[in-house]
Amino acid sequence: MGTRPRARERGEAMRRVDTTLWIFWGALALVAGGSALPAQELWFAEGSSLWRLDESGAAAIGDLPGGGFGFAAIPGGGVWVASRDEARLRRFDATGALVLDLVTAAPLQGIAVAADGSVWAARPTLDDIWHVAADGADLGAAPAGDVPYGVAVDRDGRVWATNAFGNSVTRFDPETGDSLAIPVGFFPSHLAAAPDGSIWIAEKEGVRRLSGDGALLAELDAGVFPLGVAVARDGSVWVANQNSHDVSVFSAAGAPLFTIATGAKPHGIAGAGDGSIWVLCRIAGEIRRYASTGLLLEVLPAGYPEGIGDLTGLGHALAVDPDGDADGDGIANGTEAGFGFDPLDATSTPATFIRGDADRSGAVEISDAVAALEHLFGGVANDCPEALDVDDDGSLDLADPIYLLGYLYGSGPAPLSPFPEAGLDPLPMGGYPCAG
Ligand SMILES: [Ca+2]
Ligand SMILES: [Ca+2]
Ligand SMILES: [Ca+2]
Ligand SMILES: [Ca+2]
Repeated sequence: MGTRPRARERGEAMRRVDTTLWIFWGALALVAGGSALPAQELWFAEGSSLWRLDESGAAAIGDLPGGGFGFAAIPGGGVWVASRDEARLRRFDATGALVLDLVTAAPLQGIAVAADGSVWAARPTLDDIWHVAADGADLGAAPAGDVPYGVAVDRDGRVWATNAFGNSVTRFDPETGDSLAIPVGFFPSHLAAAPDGSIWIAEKEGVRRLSGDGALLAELDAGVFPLGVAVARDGSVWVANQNSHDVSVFSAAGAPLFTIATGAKPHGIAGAGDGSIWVLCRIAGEIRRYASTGLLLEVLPAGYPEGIGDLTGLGHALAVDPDGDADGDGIANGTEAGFGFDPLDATSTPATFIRGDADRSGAVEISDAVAALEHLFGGVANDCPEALDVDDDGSLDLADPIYLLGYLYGSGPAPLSPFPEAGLDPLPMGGYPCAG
């Protein structure tokens, strides 16, 4: 018998997690007396300046002669930027200081960082993808069809490039040198790799999802001229439609979810580590942040924000390097995203716990049943409500302390895993976050 919850139960559990997370973050913000924004960075270009948006706001922090087009944030700090008007590839550190300024053989379009820190860049006029080491060393190039625009690296280290004029994508394996051309729809522009290994492609007339093997999984309707593609922390896929001024949102499995209006000419789009999504609206001169539900969270003024690709590093953390630990908090990127925590922020991290140990003393005893009752009926805060859900049914109610008392004083079953040793929640989406 499987233990996987049915889809509806899982959906309800996720909504409960969302609600609990918002309550949690709200409480944290009140305690901290500060912003409700967890740590996050969004990189973009405005004119000939490099901008970074973080908890303290948006600021120009570097010069970007020729502007910026292709962006690839480096998890852990910094960003690569392909110039819009010059044949240049630049690398900046987390403070915005220029680290590398490479003159390239041809202008670049999309760029993407591989798990080893090297960069792949599309060169439309040379019909290839160029490979650059993290220190700027030239590692050569591979053919990529007819006018490559977008580049993505998947979880197996393979490099995908759209052939905008060839109506195909190229999948290149740097380890074997194998190259595969896969026919797609009209004018594929940009693309993104998903954590499940699938590839999402923006085409002039819609959106396409391919398996890692190149098989067609879905052809989907979107708005007018979809361009930017991003994966949110929950795995949903967000596509910016620059001519209908909206965003099409799809489930990780490829089902259409909803469409939301944005400011004029949405272009770059990126998931943030806290679960929200940023959209750069060029003509509107604004940057919008949406919750994963589609709720508009904030609108920030920006002159003409530009940049397409992984503007935050979340795409790299989840789809390219899920086993890595971008924020160094000891929990792998993919694991902590699955728990609903921020893989780019070390202060946001799921904790290990013993189920039933409501007061986190390290032992399960009568005081825990009391603490559970105080939380349920006395409104006493608890930083690990998952530990109180001793029957792990995704619900906190009187049945939990009764279950615990039954175990302590009767012949009732023991709390479910993790018990009696501390551990991570084995089914993170079926309950509550445990922090601290
Ligand atoms: Ca981590
Ligand atoms: Ca974290
Ligand atoms: Ca205890
Ligand atoms: Ca329960």
